[in-house]
Amino acid sequence: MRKLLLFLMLGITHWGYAQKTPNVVLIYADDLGYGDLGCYGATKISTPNLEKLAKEGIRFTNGHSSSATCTPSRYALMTGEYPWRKQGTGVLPGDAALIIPTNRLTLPALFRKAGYRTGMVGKWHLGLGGAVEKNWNEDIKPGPNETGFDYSFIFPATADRVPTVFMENHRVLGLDAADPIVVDYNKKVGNDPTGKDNPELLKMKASPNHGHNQTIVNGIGRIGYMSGGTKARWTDEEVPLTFLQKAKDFIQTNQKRPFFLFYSLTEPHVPRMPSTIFKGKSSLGYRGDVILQLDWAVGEIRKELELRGLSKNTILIFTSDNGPVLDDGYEDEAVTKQNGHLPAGPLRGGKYSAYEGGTRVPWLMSWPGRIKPGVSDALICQIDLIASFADLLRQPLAATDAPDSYNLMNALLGKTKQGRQVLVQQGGALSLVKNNWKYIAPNKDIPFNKLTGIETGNAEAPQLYNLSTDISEKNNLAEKHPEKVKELSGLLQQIKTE
Ligand code: NG6
Ligand code: CA
Repeated sequence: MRKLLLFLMLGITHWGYAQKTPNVVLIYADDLGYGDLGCYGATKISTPNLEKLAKEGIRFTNGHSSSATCTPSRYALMTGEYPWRKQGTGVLPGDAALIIPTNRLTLPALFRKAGYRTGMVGKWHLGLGGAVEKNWNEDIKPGPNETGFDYSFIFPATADRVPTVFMENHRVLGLDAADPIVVDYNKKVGNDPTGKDNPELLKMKASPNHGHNQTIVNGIGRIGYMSGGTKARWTDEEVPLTFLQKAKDFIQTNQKRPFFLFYSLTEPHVPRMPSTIFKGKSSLGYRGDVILQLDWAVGEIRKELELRGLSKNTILIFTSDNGPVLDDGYEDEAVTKQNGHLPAGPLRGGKYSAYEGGTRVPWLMSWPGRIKPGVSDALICQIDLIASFADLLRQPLAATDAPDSYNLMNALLGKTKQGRQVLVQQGGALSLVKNNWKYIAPNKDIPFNKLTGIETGNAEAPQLYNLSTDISEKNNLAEKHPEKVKELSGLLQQIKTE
């Protein structure tokens, strides 16, 4: 009898999942800061679609990317492994080889094991192929399709890095045998003008001393050299619209089965080049305009889910790969039209920084009927998605899978406000957060980057902040609490050597 009861109970909980195997759409912004959205306190910009999402789901106030730049954050999100454990996970050039080992369990591979169709649309930036040298005019493997995605529509690296082309699965779109693509990050190839030699051809100037002065594509100087592929080159104003359409197509194609969609936006990363309908719409220059555009795209995805009758049974996650930056190398008025807007809100630092502005990012999560709307201060990190979804999908993890990922599904679903006890954050320096105490390891690099105008968090002495009373990391308590410094630095050392 007891056995029967147990069987029935298990059956019911299982049935709860089986009947409702939810689709999962992960929307990942690029360089969007903690203070960039109305629901996180922005007053100079209005982001109604994200506002609505925040009201209908959980708004996390202590959600983190693993790192303060893109490639390592994405590596952590995909693998559940701290990126600083692995060499070569820093910001990658556009011709880099794939850095995710193809035998590693990844977030999309986990969904695939659970019977999902998996799709990746948008910015990739984790490398492609087995080596730097590759022929862009042929199939390129391994890439997203070898690391868990059934379908991919991507651009290889960042919007400011060549090649400025789209790829569908293994192939660049719009290839032309008579005009082959050549990419080089060391020397100029072909005859395309460069920002360095022909600045008069630029429609958006590069900031002095920043770089972004190599091959010019669409009047914008890029990082890296490229020739050929004239028909394959994207139009900057159309990039987000193209990704949006491909994301919608993926939803439509897979509406009858559970799917996982990783929709990885390019906004508000540089070069910020809004679509015509968004140009000048905000009062904050192009950076504000592309944030409006990003908000609109979130609304469009939600409409698509609604249209297909999928809204109720879809988990929507919205977050960002690292904190914000105003001047990231182009004169696009982000600084001159800042207009009092604080992209990191109350946080110190921003992109590249060990301070909270580097990794504490917007994080919204909704699942109608299953997630009760609210606000949560649980400490969560994108590295935890893999172990958390392994739990929801009832997929066992091997000991070597996702080694740094914690199962925080209960926190993600709002059933508890207990998140991680301990998190290692990566700016230039590593930090360790435990129970709202934050220790930043000493680091000899520059404390302030003049080009980006960002405090890096580097200091030769240890730093200790009490985030529960000092979210802006103003008071370094290291000298006052040497025992805390010792405890947290010891713990960081221990985790590093695990
Ligand atoms: C930097 C670029 C910056 C941006 C960043 C990567 C310069 C001076 N700066 O090297 O513009 O592309 O790399 O951003 O070239 S991320 O969000 O993909 O990490
Ligand atoms: Ca980024």
